[in-house]
Amino acid sequence: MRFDAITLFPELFDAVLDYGITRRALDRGLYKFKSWNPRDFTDDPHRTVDDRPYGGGPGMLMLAEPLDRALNAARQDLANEDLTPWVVHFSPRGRPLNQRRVMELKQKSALVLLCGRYEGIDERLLQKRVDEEISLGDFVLSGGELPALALMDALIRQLPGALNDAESAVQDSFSHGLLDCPHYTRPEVWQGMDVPAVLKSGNHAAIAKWRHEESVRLTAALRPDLLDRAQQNEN
Ligand code: 9WO
Repeated sequence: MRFDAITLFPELFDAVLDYGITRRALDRGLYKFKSWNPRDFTDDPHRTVDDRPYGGGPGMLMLAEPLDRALNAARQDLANEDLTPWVVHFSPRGRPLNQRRVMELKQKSALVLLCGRYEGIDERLLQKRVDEEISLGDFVLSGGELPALALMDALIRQLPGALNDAESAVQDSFSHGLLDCPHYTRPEVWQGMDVPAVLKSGNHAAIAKWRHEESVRLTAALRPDLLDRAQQNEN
């Protein structure tokens, strides 16, 4: 899979991709990443990427032209490898991201991640160049880079070979549409609190049953909306 980020702060991506599962997947050649800085696609001496909003108001907006040129450069680079990207912009007005959408987006061979800064992007650029807007939730950030990295992380861990066997087994929990069960490690008693006895029983059938029941109990208590959907999936 190929990821290209349009971003004023390319170093933010290194901060995540250099570590852990995402780093190992990159080393294994499971994905490629390139960043494109709109500032490199300006032609004025100040390398201007923002301007004031028509109609007034506080803050600055990202200019359409440097973003358009950066997108063209990414698209051309991808065309050289016979790839046509799906262009995603991150905004609270977008489609809420969930694991089902992650599994669908995994089928795309190339994603371009358009990361806004300041108060946002000239609407005409979004209208002309964006295929899909994605939201991680109803809150405001300082830029689209963290949502872009969250999506990348969710996708990369799904790529075949990204996880080792132990990590893959844990994966199954969310795919059933339930919350994960509680987990315990040593010591057996910590600050007067015990580990549930069944987990120390060695009875694997009883442990599996307990874990499933705890998943259902937690989901019903904390996220009943998920339980409704999980039941729909079973029928
Ligand atoms: C911010 C915003 C707030 C209310 C309604 C629509 C909105 N769009 C944006 C927006 O596109 N902001 C740009 C990206 C520029 C400013 C920082 N950005 C941003 C993205 N803030 N918050 C997000 C975001 C993205 C995905 N999920 C949650 C928040």
